[in-house]
Amino acid sequence: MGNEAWLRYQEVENESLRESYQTRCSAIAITERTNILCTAEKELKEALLAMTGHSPDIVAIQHHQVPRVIIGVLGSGDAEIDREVGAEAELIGIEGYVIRSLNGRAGDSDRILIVGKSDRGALYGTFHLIRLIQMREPIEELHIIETPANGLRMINQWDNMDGSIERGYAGESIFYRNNRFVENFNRIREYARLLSSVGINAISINNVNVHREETKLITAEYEETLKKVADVFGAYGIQLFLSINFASPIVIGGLPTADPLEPSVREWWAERATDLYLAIPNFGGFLVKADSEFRPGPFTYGRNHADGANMLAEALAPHGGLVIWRCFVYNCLQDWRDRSTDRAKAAYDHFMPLDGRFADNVILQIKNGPMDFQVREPVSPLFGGLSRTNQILELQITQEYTGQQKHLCYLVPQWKEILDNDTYAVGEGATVTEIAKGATWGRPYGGIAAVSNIGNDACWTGHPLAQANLYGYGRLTWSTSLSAERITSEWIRLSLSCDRAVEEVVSSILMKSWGIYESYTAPLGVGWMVNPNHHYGPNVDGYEYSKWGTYHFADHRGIGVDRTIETGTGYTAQYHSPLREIYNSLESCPDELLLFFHHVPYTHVLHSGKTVIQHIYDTHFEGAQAAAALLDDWRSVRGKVNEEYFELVASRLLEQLEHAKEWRDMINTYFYRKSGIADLQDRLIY
Ligand code: GCV
Repeated sequence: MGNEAWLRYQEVENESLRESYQTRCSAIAITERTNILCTAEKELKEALLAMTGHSPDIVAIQHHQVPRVIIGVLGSGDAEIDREVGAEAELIGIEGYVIRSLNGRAGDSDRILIVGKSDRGALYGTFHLIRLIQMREPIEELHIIETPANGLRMINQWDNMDGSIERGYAGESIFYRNNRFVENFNRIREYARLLSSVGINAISINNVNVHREETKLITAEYEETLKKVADVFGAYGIQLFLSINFASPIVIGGLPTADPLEPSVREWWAERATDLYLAIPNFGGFLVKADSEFRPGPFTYGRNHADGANMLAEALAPHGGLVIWRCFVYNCLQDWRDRSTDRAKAAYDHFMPLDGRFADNVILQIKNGPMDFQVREPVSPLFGGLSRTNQILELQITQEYTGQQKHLCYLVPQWKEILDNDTYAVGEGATVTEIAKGATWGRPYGGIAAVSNIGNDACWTGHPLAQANLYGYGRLTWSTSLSAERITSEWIRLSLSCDRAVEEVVSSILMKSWGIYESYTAPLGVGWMVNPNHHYGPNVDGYEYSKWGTYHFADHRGIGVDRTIETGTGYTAQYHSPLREIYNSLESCPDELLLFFHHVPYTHVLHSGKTVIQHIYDTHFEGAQAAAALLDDWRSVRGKVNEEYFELVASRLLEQLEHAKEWRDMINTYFYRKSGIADLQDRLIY
């Protein structure tokens, strides 16, 4: 139940449709027997068997008698394929594909061509055809040209080798248990299928916080197993990356230092890289969290992030490897009384001076917002700031601050907003989408990475509807122009049902869930009103006097962080005009980010016409009510979806609605007591 996720192959109910799929796909031919094309052949064969009840024949490419699906790579020797795809080959990148129906042409039987410039492209095209059949779409007149928007489409696992997952809400790791790799790779293979089917092409398989055992992943001890894991992902076109410990030369190398400018340290990394690539020729490279939240890094040696990243880049470059260096760097030993230090400013302050000083195979990975995956943040000003450095966007699929997969919070609408954000770096049009993919500055590398939300839970994600976030991430990363509605509709039809009524209800539930979650949690972009450490549940002052730089500064007069140029931390100056002025001015700052940028009295009137305090009361009462309505809506699909699945979702929605009430009451009570201002509607506030 839910374990197949969106690769759920139900038999086609409509007989004539089933027959038409079966006839048109009665055989499969691949142009070469590469691992990836064999995967495509196997995937399509299994999907067709399950959905049509008929197993297609596997035939040679020259076989002309039967209608067939031909999966292949351009230029692999089949003149017909090259001719048919013709000029369209120009329209696809190395991972794109063309799908064409050729109906009884040139005396041959009907064919569906799925052609890429690489076998990966052909595999993605095969999953596209499977999706069409799952959604009961016609396949007679196919003419599809697809190419991914982003070069790097990555998943970051925050899995630890003891089996736990940092910020994981769906069980234990599918990779590790008791400080070893699991023995049975079936679940890993199933995961690779899911990821590949939505176009993911890279994965880092261990937490960016690299502990003692994980530090050893780059040593000979793990080579053999890593190779097996790399092969599982490789068959699905996914490259393997490892998170590394910057202090490895000391921890496992026996060196007295990890100074990136020290020749013996550079040699040590070069040797590690050479060995790794000998074992795993298609290894992707390293993901690095350095000088961040107590992780070691180049600062210890008086060096900067470019020194650190470039040292690793030098080691990986001869093998074509990449260094993905995270920009989540800030002072996590702050004093709340110090109003001049602003965590939001930190990443920009650290990395902007280094723009242009990173090696060609270094990519900076930047979290979407300047703080940390809150339900609402402005976009990081590093997007639009950096212009001479490869950069990718980091999103969080796992719902650390957005309800931990107990609450429903569908994040695709949030990600759309982030991607559509114009940074005004080159006048209009330098959106986060364009910058992240590398287009604005003509960078060789670009893309998106995101922290996964899966574990060994039977339905992968704890909350079954949270699967939509993983699916949506992949689809959006492949095609940033897809609408949230379209992605949602696809996910529902693939994973739940093609029934129109189910689609309508579930789509509306998903599409409003982010707004609902936002409305009953921290107001107006201020963030952080969660319990410390585990980050679940309301605690208005939980992070207020802590060392982490996460404050709302609420007192009896007002609330919010003054980040203006004139009287605040000056953070708004990190944006280009007109964003800088828009955020800096109380008049033009959008309501939803008001408290992120300004400290205002509770009586301040928003653009909506409400005071801040009344907005807090209203959104919290309405939000809790809307959370309750989600369950009512869901109940209307009972009998139309799998009963066990129905019950599991219902139980999560029930938990959410109870917890939303707690949020409502904690927040409203806090602000009523602080401000002494009554609710205009005189509702119950404790
Ligand atoms: C992996 C936040 C999370 C940490 C996470 C960190 C990061 O601080 O709470 O669990 O560590 O971000 O992104 O490195």
